[in-house]
Amino acid sequence: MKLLKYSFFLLLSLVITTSCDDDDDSSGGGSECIENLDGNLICRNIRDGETLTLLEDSTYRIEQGIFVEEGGTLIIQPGVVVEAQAIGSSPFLLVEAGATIRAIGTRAKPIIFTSDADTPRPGDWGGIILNGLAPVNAGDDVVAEVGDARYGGSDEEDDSGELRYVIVAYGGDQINSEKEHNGFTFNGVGSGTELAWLMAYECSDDGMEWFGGTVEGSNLVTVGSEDDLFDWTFGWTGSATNIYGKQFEDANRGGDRGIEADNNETNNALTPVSSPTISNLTLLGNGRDVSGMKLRRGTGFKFSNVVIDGFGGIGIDIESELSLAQVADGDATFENISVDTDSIDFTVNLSLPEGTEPSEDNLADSTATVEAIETALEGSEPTGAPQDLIDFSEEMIDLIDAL
Ligand SMILES: [Ca+2]
Ligand SMILES: [Ca+2]
Ligand SMILES: [Ca+2]
Repeated sequence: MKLLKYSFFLLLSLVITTSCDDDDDSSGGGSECIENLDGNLICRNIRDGETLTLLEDSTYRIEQGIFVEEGGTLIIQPGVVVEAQAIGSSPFLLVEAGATIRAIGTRAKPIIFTSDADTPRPGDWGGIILNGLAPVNAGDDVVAEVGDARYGGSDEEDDSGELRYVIVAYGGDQINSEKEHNGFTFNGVGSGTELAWLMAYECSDDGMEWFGGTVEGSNLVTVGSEDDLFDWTFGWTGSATNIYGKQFEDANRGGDRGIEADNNETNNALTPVSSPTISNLTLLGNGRDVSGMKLRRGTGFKFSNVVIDGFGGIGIDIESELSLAQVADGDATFENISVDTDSIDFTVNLSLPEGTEPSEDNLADSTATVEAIETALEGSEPTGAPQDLIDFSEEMIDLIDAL
């Protein structure tokens, strides 16, 4: 009796619907086909016109890269756990440009993507990659580091769906020296996409990385990452409100910058220029000799209410002529920031080619940047990330540990 119930449960818990009729369908209203029932293993892509729904409180398994293809939809209900086989970079979830994901958990029933290992470790699997059609300054048709999927375009309001209360644990494996997963990777994701209450936990590369795009997110957390807690490049112009990053407590476990921010490494001047608005941010280091924030290669930014604490290196390290010029022009801004570090609070570096003398404009921009950072630090009393977000991260760690 118990076995029967279990079988029935399996049938219910992985349902792919398509709009195309089967030959034997007599209802005329579209058919429903059920596929891939092998212990809840998701073993193929969600194709154009298909919707795959992962049902509430069920556990699924992935052993390979799963693509939500253009025109496909993946719905994930609250309390779903997706266990990835702990074999490194090959299992991941990638949402192609033009595809949709609706992963909407709750605080009591988040959606958790994790490793199937008995003793999980960072980099056990890949991560979640969203690709969209919003502007990217590396071109209109960029190839993602993972999955060779294309992203980038001209649709600022592009909509990839919604991620809410979604956790990625133990992901971020490196594929090769050029290609790395992160916990969450946002490639050219547009502002029609909703991101809220996301957490990257103990991932191998960055917790979250933005490659261009316009997406806005709120209540974003990274706890423990072997590279940066948060990272952006290629012209991200969206925002992050309420954002909390904490390195591994054990410094021997690694961790680079709290935030590593670029516009474009190849050409610092490419547009759209990275210029996200980051508000209510706390970055906590573990004493390693790394920067709280490294802002470089022409990136802009609008930082307000920021707490940087516990990093062994420079608090705010801003580098490159074009980043300094934006601060001097008032396009890149610092407001209400505190820095507590074992090293110096900040450095300002023009990063001119070797042998080049700075111009009067360069020197004026450097002076203006020093003044802007000093003003942001002086007399400031930032509160950083809300306590509720820190509480949320601890609740999620308890849930991950209990799996
Ligand atoms: Ca990365
Ligand atoms: Ca990085
Ligand atoms: Ca980077």
